[in-house]
Amino acid sequence: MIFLLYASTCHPQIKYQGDGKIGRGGCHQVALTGQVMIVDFNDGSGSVVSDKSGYGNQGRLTGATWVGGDSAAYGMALYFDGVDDSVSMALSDTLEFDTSASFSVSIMTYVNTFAGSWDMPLEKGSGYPASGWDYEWGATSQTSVISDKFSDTTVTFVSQPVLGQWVSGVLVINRTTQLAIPYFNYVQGTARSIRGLGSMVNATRPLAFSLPSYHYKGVLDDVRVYARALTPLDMDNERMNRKRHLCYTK
Ligand SMILES: [Ca+2]
Repeated sequence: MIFLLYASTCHPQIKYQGDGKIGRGGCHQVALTGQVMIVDFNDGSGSVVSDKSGYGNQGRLTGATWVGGDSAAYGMALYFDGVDDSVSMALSDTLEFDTSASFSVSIMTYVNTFAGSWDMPLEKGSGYPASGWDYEWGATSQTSVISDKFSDTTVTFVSQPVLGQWVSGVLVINRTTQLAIPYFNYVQGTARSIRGLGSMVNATRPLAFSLPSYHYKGVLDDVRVYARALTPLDMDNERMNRKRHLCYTK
């Protein structure tokens, strides 16, 4: 009976292998702690983008298009046209990080062409003299800029943008080691020192997908914010969770 219930909800013999193929395996998910925003876009319709973390960091979309099937990474996702589509999330203390607060941000994107040089699938302030953090996913390179009110630090995921495939970008801000670490497709890139970096709190700038001044052109899926620094082990679990997630959504 237990087996039948498991089989009916999980299809345990189906497993995504990361190379576009389906193989055999399980669906067990490893719970990652500290998630303060989980936006999987599986709402699939309407103008509200919900948050599954329990912290109520929901948002409202303007013009972006719900997509599913092979156009989404998992379940449903949102396509932004690079012209006037955007999502603005609610202002929330749980998305503000001061000088003592480590945090991590994880996104998945699919880009075919660019809107410009600094397309931003995600932005929460950033850019001197503002404070905050972003993803700059345009024609120049794929980077994050993290800022206090005095300076910018650029963290590079890849110097040549990767087109025509799903990619994962995880930004880790570790206030203990004083490093900003990019992970591109779960592989650690070059860390930058954030020694002396001030607070990134920006209580007037909501988290946005496809910032109106730097529109993003492409699909966005599975955005997560963690109120802690993810470790290399967490990164392995995030990668495996996403593969196993396809047991449920494809
Ligand atoms: Ca999704």
